[in-house]
Amino acid sequence: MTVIASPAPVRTTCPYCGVGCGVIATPQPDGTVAVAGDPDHPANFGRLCSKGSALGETLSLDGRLLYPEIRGERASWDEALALVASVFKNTIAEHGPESVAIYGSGQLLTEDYYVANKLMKGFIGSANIDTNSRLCMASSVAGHKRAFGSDTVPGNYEDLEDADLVVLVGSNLSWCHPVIYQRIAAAKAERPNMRVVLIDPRRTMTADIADLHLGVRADGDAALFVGLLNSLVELGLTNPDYVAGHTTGFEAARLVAADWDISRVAEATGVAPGDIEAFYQLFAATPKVVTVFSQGVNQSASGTDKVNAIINCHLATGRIGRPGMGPFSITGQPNAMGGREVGGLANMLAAHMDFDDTTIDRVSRFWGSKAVATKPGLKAVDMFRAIADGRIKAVWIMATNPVDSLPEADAAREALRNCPFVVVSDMAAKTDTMAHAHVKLPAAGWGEKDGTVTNSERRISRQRPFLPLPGEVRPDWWIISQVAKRMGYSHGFAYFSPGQIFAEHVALSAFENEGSRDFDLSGLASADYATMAPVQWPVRPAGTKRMFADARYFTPDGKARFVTVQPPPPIVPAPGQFILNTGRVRDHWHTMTRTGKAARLSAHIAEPFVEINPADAEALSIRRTSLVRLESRHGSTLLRALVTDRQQRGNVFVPMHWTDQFASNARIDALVAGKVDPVSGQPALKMARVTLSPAHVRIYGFFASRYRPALTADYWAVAEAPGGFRGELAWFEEPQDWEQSVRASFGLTDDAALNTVFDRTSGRRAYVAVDNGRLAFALFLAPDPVLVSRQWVASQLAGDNTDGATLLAGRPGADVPDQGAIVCSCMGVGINTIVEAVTKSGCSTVEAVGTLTKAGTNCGSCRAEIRGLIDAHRLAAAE
Ligand SMILES: Nc1nc2c(c(=O)[nH]1)N[C@H]1C(S)=C(S)[C@@H](COP(=O)(O)OP(=O)(O)OC[C@H]3O[C@@H](n4cnc5c(=O)[nH]c(N)nc54)[C@H](O)[C@@H]3O)O[C@H]1N2
Ligand SMILES: Nc1nc2c(c(=O)[nH]1)N[C@H]1C(S)=C(S)[C@@H](COP(=O)(O)OP(=O)(O)OC[C@H]3O[C@@H](n4cnc5c(=O)[nH]c(N)nc54)[C@H](O)[C@@H]3O)O[C@H]1N2
Ligand code: SF4
Ligand SMILES: [Mo]
Repeated sequence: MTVIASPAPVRTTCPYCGVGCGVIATPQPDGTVAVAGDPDHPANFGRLCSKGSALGETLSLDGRLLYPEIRGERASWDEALALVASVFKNTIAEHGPESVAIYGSGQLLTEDYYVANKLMKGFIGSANIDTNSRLCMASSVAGHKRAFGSDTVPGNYEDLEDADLVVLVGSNLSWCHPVIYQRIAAAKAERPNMRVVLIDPRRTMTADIADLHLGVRADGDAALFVGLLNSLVELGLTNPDYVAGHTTGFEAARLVAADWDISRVAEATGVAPGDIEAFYQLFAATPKVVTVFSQGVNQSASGTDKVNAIINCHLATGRIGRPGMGPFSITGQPNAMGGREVGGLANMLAAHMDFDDTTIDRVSRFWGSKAVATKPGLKAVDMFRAIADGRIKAVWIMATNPVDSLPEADAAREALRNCPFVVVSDMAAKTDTMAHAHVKLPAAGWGEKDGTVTNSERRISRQRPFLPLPGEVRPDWWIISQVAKRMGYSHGFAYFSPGQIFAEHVALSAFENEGSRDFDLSGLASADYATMAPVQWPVRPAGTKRMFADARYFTPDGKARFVTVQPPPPIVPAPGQFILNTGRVRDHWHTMTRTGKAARLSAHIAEPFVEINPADAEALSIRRTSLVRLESRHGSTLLRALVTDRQQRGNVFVPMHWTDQFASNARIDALVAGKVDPVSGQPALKMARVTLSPAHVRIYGFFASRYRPALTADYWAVAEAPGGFRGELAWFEEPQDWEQSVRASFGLTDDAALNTVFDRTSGRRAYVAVDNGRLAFALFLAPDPVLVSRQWVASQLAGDNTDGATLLAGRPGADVPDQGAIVCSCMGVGINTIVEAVTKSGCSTVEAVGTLTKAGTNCGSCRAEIRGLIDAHRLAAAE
């Protein structure tokens, strides 16, 4: 199982989003890895986004867990595996199989996931294995199953390019699936008649390609799509032949929808009737329409209904299973789809089979186990409640960070703190979840691990290793199999390679299938795992581009189901409350264990924030860039105010990324209630209620430092910078002795030189220490949010500037340009440089800015932001 570092280019797949881009990784003689898009991979044809392009910068072993640990002490694999196996075994013997659980992740490879599911459902005999996909894809899965009888994504990426109308619902595609966004943008540039409609309470960067943006109220989607069904009926633009021949349930859905005329939809969604009508007419008049949906749909208490309200409109018009048409649930994680295939969700058994007598018997025979679980297990939110109340006494967490990503995250943390036995398998040594592990297991990460992932269009691609396993790191499949063997299940887990596991997964998918199940890989039975090319399932014998072309569904009668959807009443926060919307930023990935390591990626947004509409900010006396306290019944956070009219009133947005590793108090899920969709069990992560108040800060600070300081501030947020760290600080009370506190925080001895300025009138202070001809740290303090050129100060860490005067001023001298916050992370181009290209050099297109500054010319993820800057500054240019 030793993997040799390969000097030759290796074809693999990006470990971030569900686009599943092909990557060519080439280890370099100096130990770095060059990363490029694979021109032959059908997901990206050579493109990569900012996160994919920076993959090489996240591979250092800094912060990696390299050896197993038991209760904080290094242990051998033998000791660690034996302990996990014996505690699980004893707990099961004493309290039954329901007293243990596995909590997995869409970042496991299919082979890891298959083995984890087999251990829990096949041999331990409980279905208490659930995954972070419960927080992500569960409502789409449930919606697909209700409509199609199976969890099938009908279309593919080409359909998005072929469509004449792309409707994006609750998806910030430009930041979260940038390569798909670019493919749509390129198709639209080629066919200017193509239309894009964006449905999102926020005006995100994705609005850049939208012809129409419907700023719906939170959870307005069900009303919008039920109204669309009604409008299609009224316009006489349904497809009666399709409805009669291939579906059931239309009449009931139509009757409920009949109550939803445009004025009622306008009331429920907060969207102007004219815009709703424009959308309905466009949809009705455009046969080739794809509706893409993501977390604004799934992460809701009405998520499954939203999914079915969307699918209903495609079924009613017969726009499914044909080129350029269909509902398209876009997946989040690299292997969100693979997890669904193996049965990683607690309510699925395996290989797209539910729990019924036939499937339980079939899977028992296939696995050679009499212990196969007979009923669904606990879903993520309930699983952590069961840990909290002691029903679950031993839990194994793999490749996910629930202390940050689950709703009621403080309660999840408390549950782990009190759980008798917590095992965590992760790449990172320090995470907020790892802090509560009794046993820490070092897992192989991207570049080291070997297996398969499935992307949003059902395409299975290989992730291949190109680095040796560092320290005593092991792949997840190996760790799980070793524990299984030690639990006495040797015959089921005699695996020696991921290829062997994949072959078993293929065989199970085909076992007694004969076309009865959508998930069928029979055509891969004799595939060469080493060289396997990307392929879309089902594979029988060849891959399948598009499903339901024959309008045959996986229900008993072969017909699709309309689901009657009753839109929920609009969410009306109590006076003083705001709806808390949460999600992602362009250059960070979830809890930042990997993207947080790349200075280039942190340069885009280096601090957690809350987006607030200007009118709301004013009403609450919240000033721009000041600090804001957000509170709910479940917890509180302290965040930087980002006042912007992209945000609608009554609604605030906070990114989900910042953890206790990067900020003092920014774990946003601590505030989110564990309210779930009744069908899917997916939590409503985008609709919590919070209150806001300005924080009373005495002193704000900003620093850049070669070493990570030991901070005692009331507020801090730290990010990687080239050659060190940068960070934001705030104090509610002024320390008694600034200089001493600065020396202590930055590890400066009493006799080491410290340059200082203090301006008594403004109250501003600056401290600069130089060491060995280089900046060691610079710290700026002020009673108002600090005004220095952050990008410039941070960039001085890597240079040889020792000029106390400019350093203490916190900005370059008059003769040196200050490029401002980084917009284009690939080329390192800042906002001031771009604005100057617009205002001084007259650039009026993204291309012109690119030619002059190089911004936006590599991965293209920042092109929407550049266009925004052009729009905002064009007037100034014309003056
Ligand atoms: N850069 C980056 N990319 C990622 C990830 C990442 O961490 N960073 N994570 C990946 C993963 S796992 C996932 S699941 C995907 C998520 O991809 P997306 O779903 O596109 O991302 P989010 O930012 O979670 O949410 C999308 C949008 O839903 C909107 N929204 C909130 N409430 C509603 C509502 O009621 N109705 C509608 N229509 N919209 C609403 C939000 O304003 C937000 O803009 O991204 C993947 N890609
Ligand atoms: N409020 C709010 N909460 C959310 C969301 C939201 O939009 N809003 N989104 C939800 C969604 S869609 C998702 S997908 C989740 C994501 O949330 P998490 O899954 O908690 O976030 P990650 O940071 O991706 O955690 C992955 C962990 O696995 C580790 N890891 C990476 N590769 C491997 C591997 O090969 N093996 C092992 N063993 N470990 C590995 C990483 O170091 C990291 O610690 O968050 C959910 N929570
Ligand atoms: S779009 Fe970006 S993050 Fe997603 S798979 Fe492609 S390169 Fe990776
Ligand atoms: Mo996700």
